[in-house]
Amino acid sequence: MKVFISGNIAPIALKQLEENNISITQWKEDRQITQEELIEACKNQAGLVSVGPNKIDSEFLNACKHLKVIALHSVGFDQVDVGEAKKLKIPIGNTPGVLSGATADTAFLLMLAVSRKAFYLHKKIIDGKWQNYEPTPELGIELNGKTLGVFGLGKIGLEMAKKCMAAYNMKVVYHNRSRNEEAEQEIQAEYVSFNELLAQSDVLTVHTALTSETTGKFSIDVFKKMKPASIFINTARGGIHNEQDLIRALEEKIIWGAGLDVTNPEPMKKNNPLLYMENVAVLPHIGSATEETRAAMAELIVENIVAGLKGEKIPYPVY
Ligand code: 8YV
Repeated sequence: MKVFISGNIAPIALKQLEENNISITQWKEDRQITQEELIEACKNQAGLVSVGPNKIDSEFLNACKHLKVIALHSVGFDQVDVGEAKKLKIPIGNTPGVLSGATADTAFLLMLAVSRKAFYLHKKIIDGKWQNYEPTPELGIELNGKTLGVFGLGKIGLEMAKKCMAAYNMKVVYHNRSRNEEAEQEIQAEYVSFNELLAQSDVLTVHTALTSETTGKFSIDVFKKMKPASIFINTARGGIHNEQDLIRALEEKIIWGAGLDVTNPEPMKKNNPLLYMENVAVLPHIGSATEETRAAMAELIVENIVAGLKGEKIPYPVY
């Protein structure tokens, strides 16, 4: 059986696929594979490991109806036309659970970096602007005892909440489409309306999927309902915040700061004003990018591929 892998994945996956007598073709170029190249590459394959932002849309799925399984190298599946995949009966699997800790770490890192202007000050040294000791240069704000608002309290949001409670004794409020009673019991998180989430959060962290409901959700009207001293963190998908509105909210001091691991578009252009603001930290979508987590994701991918190629039910389906 043959499988195409559209980017780099942990070597353990390659080893395990080979041990299962699966022959691999892998996209090795530095640039992202185009849609046309992906369709062409999948022509004689039985499975696909989709790495990065390839669109598994209706055009792709109809051109590649022969695929027995598609394994995503991500937990998010906003790039997939799930309805079409269902119609064509192509099993699609993702990597839930294993990347929650690493992604929450990234959110935590951004929160702390923003609160102390770390990325900006680091750049200041590189630029030769650390002249002498000043007691009141760019002052940060503290997180201890503050309120964390989680938009999308699922596995990743829960990990972020636990870290913030343990490190800073933060109070946790959250807003979801439906209540997460298990999490409420586990960490005493308080369910609030979306407007209350905006009003109460000192740090508002986004951990929801990108859907038609959440696209552009954080617009200027929403930022205006947040506290002027608040920090906005997004490690989910860049499409959830309106970037121009976020820039305006920061420039006009409607909110205090922002930390982003996801942008829209990705990659972010190097002249983006967000990169030059004191109270902003941006990372290039590294949420789950640790040795351990990428290896764990690889194992789930292998399980999905092996089951799918055998015509069995895949263990981590997105539908
Ligand atoms: C992926 C992610 O690693 O899991 C997700 O949804 O955003 C990342 O962890 C990334 O999409 C690359 O495949």
